Amino acid sequence: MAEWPEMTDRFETLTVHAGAEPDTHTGAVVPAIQMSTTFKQDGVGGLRSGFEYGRSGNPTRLALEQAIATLEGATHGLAYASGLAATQNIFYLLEPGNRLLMSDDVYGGTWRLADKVWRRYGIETDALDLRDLDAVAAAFAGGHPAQMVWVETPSNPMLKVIDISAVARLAAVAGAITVVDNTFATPYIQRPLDLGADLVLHSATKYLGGHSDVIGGLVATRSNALAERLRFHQNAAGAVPSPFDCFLVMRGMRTLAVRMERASANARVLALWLADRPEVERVHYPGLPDHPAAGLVERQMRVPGAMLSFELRGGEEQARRFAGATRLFTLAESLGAVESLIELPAPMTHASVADSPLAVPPNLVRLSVGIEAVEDLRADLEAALAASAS
Ligand code: P1T
Repeated sequence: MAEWPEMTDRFETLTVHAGAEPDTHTGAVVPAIQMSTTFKQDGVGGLRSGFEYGRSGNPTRLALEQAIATLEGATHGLAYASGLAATQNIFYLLEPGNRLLMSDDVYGGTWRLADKVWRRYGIETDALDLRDLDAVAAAFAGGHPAQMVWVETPSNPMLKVIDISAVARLAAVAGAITVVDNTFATPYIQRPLDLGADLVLHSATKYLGGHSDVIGGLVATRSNALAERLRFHQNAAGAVPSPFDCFLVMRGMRTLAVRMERASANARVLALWLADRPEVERVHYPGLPDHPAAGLVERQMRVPGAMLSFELRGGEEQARRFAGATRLFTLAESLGAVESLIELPAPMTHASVADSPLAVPPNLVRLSVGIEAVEDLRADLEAALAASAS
């Protein structure tokens, strides 16, 4: 990977400038979308710019890879065609007979890939409550110790918060790799590599892209050895993003700090309001004083984020009526964009984990809170609660 200048500025400044050095030839302040699939060689194997073939590397993709490395405090960044393509690439680090420990609350597709695909190739995945550090220590110490631990924090959709430093310390002692899916938090809120994780992963489809208009995945690391193996598989397996998709993710990343600040402030207001409503049984939000990990949230996260979920007393039927009754919150899968979204995890994003240890309550509603005026969002939820009451 090419060298790039060390960035010492504050995070908000980095989000605007990372990966976006003005072009030395044209002065363009926005990285060009380089569509060429191949690059002229000066004699066989003589690469002018380090680029050879578009699957192996592309200038627009490199700018994005540099940008995520900068924001995560890494030395290597890798871009993929989706969050799950990035997840798949990390799983390639495992060997048949290895064991993977996974949070017992993760995106349904992550569990499906491990449990339904990789299990067939001899990788055993166990779901574990990674908040229980004694259980984590035991899983690394037993007769069949794990080689990798998969931390998703805050988790999708129950907003569990896991102590990254503590898990990474236990994994390091056992020689295991700690992976943190940082999709819900983003590097604006927490930087897992600073806390001892080996790899950080993103569905760039979410907050990094930020506008519901691009599917992408990213990985960042400080380990030369892991980066080398990941880059080999990135090219060998080929699930790379298009240059245009890389451009869109970078365009979104420029405003990450302001979007996260605003969306998180909105979510806090809505979580507090929902927690007081008689129709609501329980709210899951890391910013509530009664969140089970409130102290850890203070230490580990800059702000509590913009994802929340809650359980309705009226059960699954009320949850379905409620999700169909909002006006501003659009009923749709995905999260992390400027517009607010609502979904029911059990029949939607987590349908693939029904009948597994990761099954979620049927009356659970998940909100991805956007950057609209919070008074309008609250009024929308209030009207939907009234409409769903009967
Ligand atoms: O959709 P894709 O870009 O492949 O990313 C997968 C993924 C990985 N990690 C987390 C924490 C995720 O939430 C996701 C995708 N999640 C949804 C589509 C969703 O609505 O929860």
